[in-house]
Amino acid sequence: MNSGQLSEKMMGLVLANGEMKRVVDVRSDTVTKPTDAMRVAMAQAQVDDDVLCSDPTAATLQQQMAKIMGKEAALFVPSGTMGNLISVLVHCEVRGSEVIVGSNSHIHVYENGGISTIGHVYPHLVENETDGTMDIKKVEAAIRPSGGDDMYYATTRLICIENTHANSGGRCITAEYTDKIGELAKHHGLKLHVDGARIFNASTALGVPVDRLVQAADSVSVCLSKGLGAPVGTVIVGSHEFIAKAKKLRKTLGGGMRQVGVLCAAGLIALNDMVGRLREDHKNCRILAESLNAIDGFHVRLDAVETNIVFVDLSVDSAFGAEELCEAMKEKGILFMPVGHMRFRLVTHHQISEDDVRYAIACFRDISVRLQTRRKIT
Ligand code: TLP
Repeated sequence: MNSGQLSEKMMGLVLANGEMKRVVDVRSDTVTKPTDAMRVAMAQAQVDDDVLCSDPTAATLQQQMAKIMGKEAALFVPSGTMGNLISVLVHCEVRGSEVIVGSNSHIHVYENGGISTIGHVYPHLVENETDGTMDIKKVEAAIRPSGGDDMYYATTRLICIENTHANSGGRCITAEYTDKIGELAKHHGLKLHVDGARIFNASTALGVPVDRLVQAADSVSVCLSKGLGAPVGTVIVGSHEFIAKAKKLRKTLGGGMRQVGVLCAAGLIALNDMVGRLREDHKNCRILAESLNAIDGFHVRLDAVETNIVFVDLSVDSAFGAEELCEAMKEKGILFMPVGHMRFRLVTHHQISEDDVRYAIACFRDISVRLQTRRKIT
């Protein structure tokens, strides 16, 4: 049994006769395995020591990403979490800094409080609206008065936004909104960081080039290992000065890697071959959203489904919760994430076909009826 089969066995996806169950894994777009082209590129990658700045494949990826994003320079880092952490820490290098960040943002909710625990940066939360934005007036009100002989406030140095906004259901943040936040930041002498883990999904859905979307940003963190399907990696972009500081911090955090071209080779395939097909994921996500919304007891805010993420709410009087549904669906090979007791999330990606989506919908219908009926009998 190889390691892939072993992990599938551990997840209960191998049948008693040793055959594999059909699996539709929509837990996240992070679950994707490298494509054949990525594996070939990884095997053939030209590599050297990247801490010594001599890995040619890392250099190519970084140059390409900087150009595509319209920024001066770029740096490959191991993960989106590290990309955000480094970016916040570079912008907030002076002790006593405060960052304005969304209450429902990935940086605040899912990154272990790293900006505070590691970076000593204080988060000033502004509520995320249902579309993933923060009310600009509330952002402005959150900026601390600085200068003079103030004795009380941490110094606001940075605003962070997220595009697409994952916890709002992968909603797109427009260039116009980002421009306004950028103007506000500039007016107050602050920097703007965009967590662009899924910025190419936003660009695809809005029909706006990525460099335009992040024009107002001082830094952006772009994930290669979400919808673009690379096995590992994020690239942060910004000015030469920002990237020079980021490189030093990456080393401090243990993210300086040696023959990293092996990973960057997959990243180049992600960047060059995978962006154009994101609209398929969005189309499949819409089919999923509309069909799940049509199932009794399932509710989807259809206007919130703009890219590859869909959140489903169960009726308050549902006979089953999200965890129970998730466990029952696992038996059918459908993997997704419960988010709280009555809510779950599905994410489409390049390993999910329209046929997979239709199969998953049929399973959801069967299982929800089975769980309802079982509850009535017992
Ligand atoms: N998001 C993951 C989980 O951590 C929730 C997912 O499955 O969606 N920014 C955003 C907007 C993200 O969604 C994620 C990952 C990250 C940053 C962090 O990326 P990694 O996992 O590479 O550290």
